[in-house]
Amino acid sequence: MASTDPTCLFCRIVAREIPADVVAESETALAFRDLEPQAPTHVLVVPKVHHPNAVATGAADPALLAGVVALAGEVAAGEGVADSGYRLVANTGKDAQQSVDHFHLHVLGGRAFGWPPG
Ligand code: DGP
Repeated sequence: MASTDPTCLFCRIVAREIPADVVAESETALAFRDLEPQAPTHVLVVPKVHHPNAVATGAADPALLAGVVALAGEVAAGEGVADSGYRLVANTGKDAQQSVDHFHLHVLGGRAFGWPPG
């Protein structure tokens, strides 16, 4: 069952208990600037309820996952990076260095990126 976790950093940002630079919002998702930006545009898009990662979100509620992706697209357009290109990243688990256990999509843009990622 979808819920919030009072010990989760991003649940607390969604609840406005911890301040964040919010750039966009929908009924089900929130977008705010990353505290440690890795590109001129670096925004995190999260579901308003707690799921640990993208796959768990999609398994529990496909429309919610779609809503997070849709808001990421709106952020990219609003930041002016939609035409030049941008990266959507969902770090998942230890080897990917996921550090916050609440699904978040990184929207990175405003510069060219290398591949493969480090
Ligand atoms: P990840 O490594 O994929 O779990 O990314 C977590 C991101 O969250 C990381 O880029 C830094 C960011 N972050 C950590 N704490 C805060 C915070 O308190 N506020 C904001 N806005 N971002 C945070």
